[in-house]
Amino acid sequence: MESCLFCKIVSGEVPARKVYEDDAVLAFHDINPVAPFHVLVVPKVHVCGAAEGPGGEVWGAVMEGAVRVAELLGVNREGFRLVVNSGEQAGQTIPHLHVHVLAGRRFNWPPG
Ligand code: D5M
Repeated sequence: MESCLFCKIVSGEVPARKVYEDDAVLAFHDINPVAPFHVLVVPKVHVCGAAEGPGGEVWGAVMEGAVRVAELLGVNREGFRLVVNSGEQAGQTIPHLHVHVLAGRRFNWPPG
């Protein structure tokens, strides 16, 4: 999708600090980190978000990518949090599906 920021990052039009890439997903550091480790995993195909019903193939790819990122960051044993914000009320600001991989500190529950 031409106007989508994350599609532009996937295509290389907008730079990002890449962490991991495979055929289906790209992972890059969040520009506004809220934890010592904060990486976004996005599908290479444009999907607006979770509410669109991305399907098992896309979900599988982004979630497997997120766990792979945790391994690459070396935080898979100490713990990490995966977050998907869906819709305005949940705090989604970029309408391209993304999983936040957060790690490096203790997280509260319930989240704010
Ligand atoms: O998360 C959207 C996230 O996207 C938010 O944490 C900031 C991040 N962001 C915005 N622009 C960029 C660029 N250019 N590079 C990397 N990260 C970016 P949401 O769940 O939609 O609130």
